Amino acid sequence: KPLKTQYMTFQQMEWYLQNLNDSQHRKIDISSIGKSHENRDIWLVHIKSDNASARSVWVEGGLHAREWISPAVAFGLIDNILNNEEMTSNFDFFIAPMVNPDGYEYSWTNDRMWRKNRRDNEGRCDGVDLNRNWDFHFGVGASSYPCSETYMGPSAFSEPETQALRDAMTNRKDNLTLILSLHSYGQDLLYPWGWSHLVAAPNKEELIAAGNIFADGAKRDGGHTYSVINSAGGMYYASGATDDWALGVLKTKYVYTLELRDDGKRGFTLSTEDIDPCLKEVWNGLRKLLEHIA
Ligand code: 0X9
Ligand code: ZN
Repeated sequence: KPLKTQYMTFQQMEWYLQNLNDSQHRKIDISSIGKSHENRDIWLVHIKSDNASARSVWVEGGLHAREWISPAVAFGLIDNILNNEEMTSNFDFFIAPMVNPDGYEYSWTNDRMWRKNRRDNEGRCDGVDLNRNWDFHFGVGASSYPCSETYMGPSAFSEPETQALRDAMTNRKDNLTLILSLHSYGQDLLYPWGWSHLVAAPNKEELIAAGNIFADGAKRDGGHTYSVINSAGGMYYASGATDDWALGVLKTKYVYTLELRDDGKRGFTLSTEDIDPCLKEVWNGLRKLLEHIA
């Protein structure tokens, strides 16, 4: 069981998914929702509910390449949901554990601190920040310089990875009730908007209340403290992110970006020893949050 004690390469992730597909085919559907620039698949794992009126939870991991704890937790959640059947009595789960496979591979082979995807910008610098490329207040708080770590890309949805996610999410939007975007680091649960702190999300109060339920759950049994904060006010302005688009365009009720461990000691190069406890606190928080939503 390497899953909770080490980070997987993209190749290992594909082997893992293949194995899941073979052993759990009654409970799950695994499909490719599109291809990256370098032709890698973007996999979506659907863990099926048999309740016809179940609502859907969307979890995305690995948008930023160097944030390795994000896909590790996404894979752990898949495993936990499959081992706790009551989870699917009210919810369908759609988990895309590795949505930036090119960037992730590059962070293993070339540059551990790589963040963006691997678009060839036909200049000195490669890559688009996939969390600045979504078409909701596109370009307000993002860079138009290809060498920037937060380069938004030539146009909204210019990237195959964001297009694939947009389409897969749009197809399921009527049932979606919660969207969780897994990032690191900081131990914060961020709620929209991220493009401006002067405008409040329409359901801000409920996002905070539900967010605190998540944080209370996460802290149980020795879990770390997660702060529920506004993206733009508590962190920094950033537009064109997945979360703002999900709330603003899809109008999903509960939308968060979860900044996982740690609080800065190791940052992106988090020890493998943190994988299991981090998964545990996210799991405890998510269970409480879903009880509340149900
Ligand atoms: O800047 C980001 O994309 C996220 N932080 S990270 O350190 N993982 O890069 C935060 C995004 C928060 N959401 C919005 N600003 N909309
Ligand atoms: Zn990130």
